[in-house]
Amino acid sequence: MNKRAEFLAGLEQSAFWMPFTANRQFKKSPRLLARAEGMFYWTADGRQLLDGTAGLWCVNAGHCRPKIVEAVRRQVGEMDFAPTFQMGHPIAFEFAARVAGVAPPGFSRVFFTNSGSESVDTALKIALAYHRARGEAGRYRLIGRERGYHGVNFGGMAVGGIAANKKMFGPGVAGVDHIRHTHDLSRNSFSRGQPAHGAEFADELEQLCALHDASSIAAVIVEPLAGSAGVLVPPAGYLERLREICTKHGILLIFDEVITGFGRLGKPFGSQRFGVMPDLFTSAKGLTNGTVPMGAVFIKDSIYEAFMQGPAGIELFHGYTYSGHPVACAAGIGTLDTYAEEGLLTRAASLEKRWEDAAHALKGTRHVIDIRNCGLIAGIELEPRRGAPGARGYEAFVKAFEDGVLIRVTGDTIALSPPLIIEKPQIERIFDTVRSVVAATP
Ligand code: PXG
Repeated sequence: MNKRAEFLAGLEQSAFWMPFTANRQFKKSPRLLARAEGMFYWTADGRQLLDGTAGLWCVNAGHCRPKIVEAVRRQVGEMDFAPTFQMGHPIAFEFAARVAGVAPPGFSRVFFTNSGSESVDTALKIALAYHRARGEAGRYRLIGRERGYHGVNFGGMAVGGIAANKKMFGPGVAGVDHIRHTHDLSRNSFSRGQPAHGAEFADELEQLCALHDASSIAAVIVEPLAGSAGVLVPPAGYLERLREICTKHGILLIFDEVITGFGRLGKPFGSQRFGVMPDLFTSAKGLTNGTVPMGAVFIKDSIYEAFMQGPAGIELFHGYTYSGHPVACAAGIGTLDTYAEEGLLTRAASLEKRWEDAAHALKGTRHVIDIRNCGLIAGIELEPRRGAPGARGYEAFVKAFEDGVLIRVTGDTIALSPPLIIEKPQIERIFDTVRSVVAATP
């Protein structure tokens, strides 16, 4: 047996417990990726795949970009690791300054983590600690939203609103509540960009303020545009209203920008796209173009300053061994250089119309019950097959993979989010493939 055949034969007994994967099913008929460049992956058996999902919403500059690869190579040979607890290395300070430089004005402080999940839990902890630092320890509640995805650690899971991600793990964090999601097919189906109806869904936050007493609420966390739960674009006026209610009651507003950050919506961050500023926001994924795991929380100056007023000593008892990891920082600097040179943090804006038209041209295709889009994101919702929700979406994904296009499905919603270097003909190719695989699905 050659090496590859041996590998495949051993896969069913493999030690790798794969994340968010039907392990038994996958290991019987695996899909293996071996190489990547630009807009493409190549499978282990040599087939080219057009990447319609930027990996997992992270490879915004495309794969294996030379500046990033070179920066990582150089750094790993020079200093592989160094602690950031009570000591430091220049590249972490350099990257913090660089990345704060692309954040909206007023967010000049950055806390480094290693993932989106860690960014979320870090942001929630900073929110709680901030109120305590100001003598408002009574603010302990955290409010999330139905269908929100904030990663898989305890805090993010608790404020998240995806039932399947919670049901195996018991009660989790106390003092959490949720407002309703913004999906409203009856009024908003086939909206282009922000849907017209649903600003009033934000008013549920007022109800929670009345129910729990606003002075017990520390923070509200939402994705500006909900990605994982099926591409839910915020209704016009919705985020503005959330902002207003939070400000009125002294509640911190956290945007989870793990997906919407770094150019996905045509501006560097979702807050800028929608014109609504949070108090803290999270990021990961596009921060390092997915090359080395890293996340970051961006903190409004006044929040950072509140921590710097206390007694001398450690201001925040929080951090990870790998916060500000030198190799991740190098990847981040290479990424920001690539984004800047190619204008990628705003490139989606120039492609958005073409993208939107191509997406909405699928209206009328069999099974398609909604199409949603914003920036370089599209969601195509399929009517679930009777008695088998998710089956149609999964079959479309498998068929598209066979036809040379990588798409992503959650349930019966196809989510598309290509690298921001995509060329126009590749846009057509993605949607043509989606049309044909969806139409062919029974
Ligand atoms: N917040 C948001 C908004 C996310 O989308 C996380 C936090 C967690 O990030 P980490 O790095 O801990 O995974 C995410 C992650 C999908 C999909 O298919 C989305 C994510 C991860 C995996 C799959 O939509 N988002």
